[in-house]
Amino acid sequence: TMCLYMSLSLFPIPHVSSVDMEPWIHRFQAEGTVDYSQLTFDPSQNELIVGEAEWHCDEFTKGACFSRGKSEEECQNYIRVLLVNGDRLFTCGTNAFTPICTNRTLTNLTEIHDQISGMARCPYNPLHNSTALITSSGELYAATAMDFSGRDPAIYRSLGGLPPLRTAQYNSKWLNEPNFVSSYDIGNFTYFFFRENAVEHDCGRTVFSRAARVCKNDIGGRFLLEDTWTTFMKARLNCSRPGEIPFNYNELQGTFYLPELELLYGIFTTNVNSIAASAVCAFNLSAITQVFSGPFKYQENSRSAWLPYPNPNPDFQCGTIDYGSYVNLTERNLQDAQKFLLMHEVVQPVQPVPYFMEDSVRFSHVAVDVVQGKDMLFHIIYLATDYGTIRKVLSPLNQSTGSCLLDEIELFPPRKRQPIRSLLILHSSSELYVGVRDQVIKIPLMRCNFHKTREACVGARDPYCGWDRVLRRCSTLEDSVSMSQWEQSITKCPVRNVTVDGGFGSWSGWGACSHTDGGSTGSCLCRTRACDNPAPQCGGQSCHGLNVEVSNCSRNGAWTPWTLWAPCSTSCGIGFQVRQRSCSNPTPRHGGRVCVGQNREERYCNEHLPCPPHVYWSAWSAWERCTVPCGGGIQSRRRTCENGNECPGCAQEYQSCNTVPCPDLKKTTPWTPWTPVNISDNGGHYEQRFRYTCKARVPDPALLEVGRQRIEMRYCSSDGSTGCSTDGEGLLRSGKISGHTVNGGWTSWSSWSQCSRDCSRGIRSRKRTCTSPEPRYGGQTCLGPAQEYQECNVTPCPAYEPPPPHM
Ligand SMILES: *[C@@H]1O[C@H](CO)[C@@H](O)[C@H](O)[C@H]1NC(C)=O
Ligand SMILES: *[C@@H]1O[C@H](CO)[C@@H](O)[C@H](O)[C@H]1NC(C)=O
Ligand SMILES: *[C@@H]1O[C@H](CO)[C@@H](O)[C@H](O)[C@H]1NC(C)=O
Ligand SMILES: *[C@@H]1O[C@H](CO)[C@@H](O)[C@H](O)[C@H]1NC(C)=O
Ligand SMILES: *[C@@H]1O[C@H](CO)[C@@H](O)[C@H](O)[C@H]1NC(C)=O
Ligand SMILES: *[C@@H]1O[C@H](CO)[C@@H](O)[C@H](O)[C@H]1NC(C)=O
Ligand SMILES: *[C@@H]1O[C@H](CO)[C@@H](O)[C@H](O)[C@H]1NC(C)=O
Ligand SMILES: *[C@@H]1O[C@H](CO)[C@@H](O)[C@H](O)[C@H]1NC(C)=O
Ligand SMILES: *[C@@H]1O[C@H](CO)[C@@H](O)[C@H](O)[C@H]1NC(C)=O
Ligand SMILES: *[C@@H]1O[C@H](CO)[C@@H](O)[C@H](O)[C@H]1NC(C)=O
Ligand SMILES: CC(=O)N[C@H]1CO[C@H](CO)[C@@H](O)[C@@H]1O
Repeated sequence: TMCLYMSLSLFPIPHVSSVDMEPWIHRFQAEGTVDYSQLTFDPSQNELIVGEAEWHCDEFTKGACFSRGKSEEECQNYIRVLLVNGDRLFTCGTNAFTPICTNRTLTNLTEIHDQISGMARCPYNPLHNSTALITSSGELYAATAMDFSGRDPAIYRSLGGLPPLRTAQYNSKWLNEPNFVSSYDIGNFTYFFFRENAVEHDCGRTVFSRAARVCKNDIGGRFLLEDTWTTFMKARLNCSRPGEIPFNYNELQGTFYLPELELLYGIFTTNVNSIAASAVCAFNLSAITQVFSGPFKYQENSRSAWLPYPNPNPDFQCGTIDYGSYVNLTERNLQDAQKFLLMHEVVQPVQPVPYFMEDSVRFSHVAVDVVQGKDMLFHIIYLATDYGTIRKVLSPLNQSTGSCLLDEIELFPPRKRQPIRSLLILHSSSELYVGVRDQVIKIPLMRCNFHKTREACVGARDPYCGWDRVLRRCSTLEDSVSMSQWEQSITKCPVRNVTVDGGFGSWSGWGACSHTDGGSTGSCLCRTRACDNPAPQCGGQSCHGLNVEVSNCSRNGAWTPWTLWAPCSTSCGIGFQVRQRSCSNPTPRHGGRVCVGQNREERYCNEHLPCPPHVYWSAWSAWERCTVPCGGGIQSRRRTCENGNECPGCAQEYQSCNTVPCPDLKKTTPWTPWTPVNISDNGGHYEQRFRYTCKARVPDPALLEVGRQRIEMRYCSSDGSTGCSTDGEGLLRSGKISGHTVNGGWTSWSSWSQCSRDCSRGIRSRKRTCTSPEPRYGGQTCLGPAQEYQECNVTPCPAYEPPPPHM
């Protein structure tokens, strides 16, 4: 596709110029604002009116306007009627809600001839939509609101030589809250185009577009319809998108009439309260006339239905005017004229499909240029949008083709847009004039030299332009020397130079495809998509992303590296160790080969590390005898280190034993031999002997303390005749005997025995005996223990792991 022909953005372009209006156009100044909302030109000269005048409202009028609650902005003089009538310019302004009209010299606008009331000629409120025209015979036809509040709309004829007439007042069947759009003087009739609330549509408030007409020679009725039109008729204009449920563009916004073709272009929109959409429809005047010859739509009373009613006068003519005497001017029964206003048929456009439709935009003004192309005449439709651009549209070539959007002319930079207030084509200079709030913009209709190449020129499909093969440039037909060297080909719409960023289409289905994997080929699933939805155009971005997706490829497996060797199974002596790997680098998938080889390897280890000899303890011996039979002794047992002497731990173990307290032991010594005591008594002497008794809870009688001394004494006569007789007690008591008692004394301690353990707390002992000296003759025995124990080798044994079983 070619990308050469764009919808031209004409701002800022040299073809658009804002014109200093001084020498160009009427300019009416209202308190510092310049009103360009009405552009007009002299039809006889086909020239835009030039001139300038200031036309303020006076302070008294403004004051009155303020006092009625209107704002400073509203209380200005807004020009609403601007009509050329011979050498006069007839103008009306709202004049602060006190409309007035003036008759001025066309060439000297400050020269005012007459000033008359603007009532019924000009709206009070500058926002009210109105239309007006002056016929060649000087009658002013105005369609406007007639009062301050705007509740009394009328189509009103005044001035000129005919009696003033109006539509019936406050009768919604005549006019129902109309917004007047345009008016034309066509043949014997004056036509009015407007939209109004549809009185015949009884479900909800709907606006319909209308064409209405009156006979220019209507002079009103007598007794009935006095001062009122007797020829007023109106019909609905239909501009809809066909379909099962047609989409209606109900609201007429602007018209353009081509008198030579008797063709009326109308722009229609949806209601302001619904989504924005606009359409262009063209109506043949003969279609309108035909509807006016057809049946009427009639409602007997306000409760009855609207029904078709045959036209009692289908060959209606406007009649002739004879000022001398009364004639039936209209050939219409006045009662019919009062009854029958609305036509039953709807005026259908030339084509059932609107010439041009666009959503999200409201067209406000239309102008049409008829252009001579190479092969035929073309209609170029200029459409003002509600956001201040102008669409240049080529009217459909024939019934079967649509219209083409040729250009969109941007008048303002995006943030400075303002509504367009008037649109005027001036054929004498081939210019389009656009009135906005504070300026008039002039745009040449033909901009052929914009296209620099033949391709661009022809491809623009612009009826104004063709490629001059001799001059080798894009030119208008007038600039070209002859039609034969002027190339133009308008068979279809231009390709707009709109950059289109590419977009991906949908994915294809998955299909098999192959790939190479390390030298060998494998299979995959693949799918593709193309950058064709849409394909990038005119330098638009191509698609970002993958256009092929590959999935589920077969993959051969491969080994991971070996792990490190695991520790040897032995710490000494021959063992083995292991290392491993897995087929997961990568894992085989989707039919790929598995890895070849072992995933585990073993080897011997510690071959040269012999184990030290194996030492071990013998079993424990039985416990030895307890050191004491009772009262807490110790006993030990032993073991021996086999196969060496490095066994860890102790070879001897102790435990306490015979801890039961000993029974009381009693011991009595045998009597000592008698020992003579040197007491002489009758030549005899005394002898003594001793025995000792002691008792204790000791295991060993040797430990017994010495008990009470017992002494016996006997008397032995000197001759030995009587032997020895015992009378010890008495002697002792007499104190005649004295013993040689010896107290016991300890030997010094023996040296400590060997410790019972080498570590982890053993016991050792030492001994002494009470033999130094031994107690004798009732001497005290030794006090304190004969054996002493002490802990030894309290440090814990070094940690020791038993050796593994021999392998
Ligand atoms: C079309 O658009 C591209 C990108 O916007 C632009 O570079 C090129 O000049 C345009 N071509 C024409 C004929 O306007
Ligand atoms: C225009 O008319 C005004 C008022 O009649 C007059 O003063 C002025 O001289 C006229 N200007 C020209 C250029 O004739
Ligand atoms: C305006 O001037 C024209 C030409 O002189 C005259 O026919 C017409 O009656 C005047 N209109 C008014 C409203 O005075
Ligand atoms: C006059 O017509 C314009 C354009 O359709 C519209 O926006 C405006 O509301 C109308 N004025 C009144 C008073 O209805
Ligand atoms: C308008 O209607 C007349 C009569 O039907 C026809 O001859 C003429 O071609 C039509 N014009 C257009 C522009 O369709
Ligand atoms: C205007 O009306 C007269 C008289 O009725 C008639 O002869 C004439 O043809 C009409 N003109 C047009 C254009 O219809
Ligand atoms: C004029 O109209 C009246 C009433 O409708 C009728 O009686 C009379 O015949 C008509 N005159 C002509 C010349 O048609
Ligand atoms: C209006 O025109 C559309 C499209 O041509 C058509 O479908 C519809 O019936 C027409 N409506 C009326 C009321 O004639
Ligand atoms: C409409 O115009 C196109 C292009 O010029 C042409 O191909 C087609 O035959 C025309 N159709 C009719 C019905 O005239
Ligand atoms: C890829 O393989 C997986 C598992 O086998 C399967 O679920 C998936 O559908 C496959 N993909 C395609 C595109 O066939
Ligand atoms: C041991 C002692 O004193 N013996 C004396 C006892 O008495 C006679 C005579 O009286 C002495 O001769 C002993 O010597």
